[in-house]
Amino acid sequence: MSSSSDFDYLFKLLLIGDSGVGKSCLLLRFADNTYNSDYISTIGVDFKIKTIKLDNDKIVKLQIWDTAGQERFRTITSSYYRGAQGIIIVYDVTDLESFNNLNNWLQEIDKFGTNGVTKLIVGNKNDLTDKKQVTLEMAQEFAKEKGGLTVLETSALSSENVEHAFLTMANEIKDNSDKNEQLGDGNGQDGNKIDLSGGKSLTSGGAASNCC
Ligand SMILES: Nc1nc2c(ncn2[C@@H]2O[C@H](COP(=O)(O)OP(=O)(O)OP(=O)(O)O)[C@@H](O)[C@H]2O)c(=O)[nH]1
Ligand SMILES: [Mg+2]
Repeated sequence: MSSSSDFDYLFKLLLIGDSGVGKSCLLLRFADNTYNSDYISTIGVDFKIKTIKLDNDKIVKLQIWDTAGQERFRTITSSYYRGAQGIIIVYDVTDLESFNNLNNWLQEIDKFGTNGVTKLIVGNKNDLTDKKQVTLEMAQEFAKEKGGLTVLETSALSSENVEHAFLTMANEIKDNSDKNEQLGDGNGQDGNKIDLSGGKSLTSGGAASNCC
């Protein structure tokens, strides 16, 4: 049940990245504070909802879409880019290929996402220190080349930085939206507008079942 005053903004986020990097586990950790080491690959898309508080004390309802990394779902998953204000691109710090594929994921965002969508790069499984193949420096160098994106290393297993990653994304969306307003951004891309209505309840509630 949501009344007309239970949140100030509604942000839609999308999780993308190679299959097996831990997108569903990150969402499960963030939304439900649980972890499951059994690997259940996501079929198509799932979503969960979580309400958080921004640095400016505003309440944000996050509607977080978790996409399947497998190639065969690409047509379905790409149709979810358009409505997202923020996209979290996840790689696995123990899997160099998932890091090298970040370029492909950024191209997908260029193709299917809204202009100026807020992006965040997340290197997951940072608890596996012995198996680490991608250093934070490598990721930061890459993120700098791509226009100064933020990079965070997380672990869905240990919870390291998980909440921080989603909060960082939400605050960056708000900051970018403020900047666009100041610039009088009239590019006609209404998919990137923030829902400031504060009162609208979401059409579908609850959590998805097939997570992680
Ligand atoms: N050690 C460790 N393992 C993790 C972590 N996050 C996820 N895993 C494991 O990685 C496997 C894949 O995790 P998922 O979250 O299902 O991966 P996904 O990115 O959602 O994969 P798709 O749904 O196929 O795109 C699971 O077996 C998890 O237990 C982590 O932070 N640390
Ligand atoms: Mg998944």
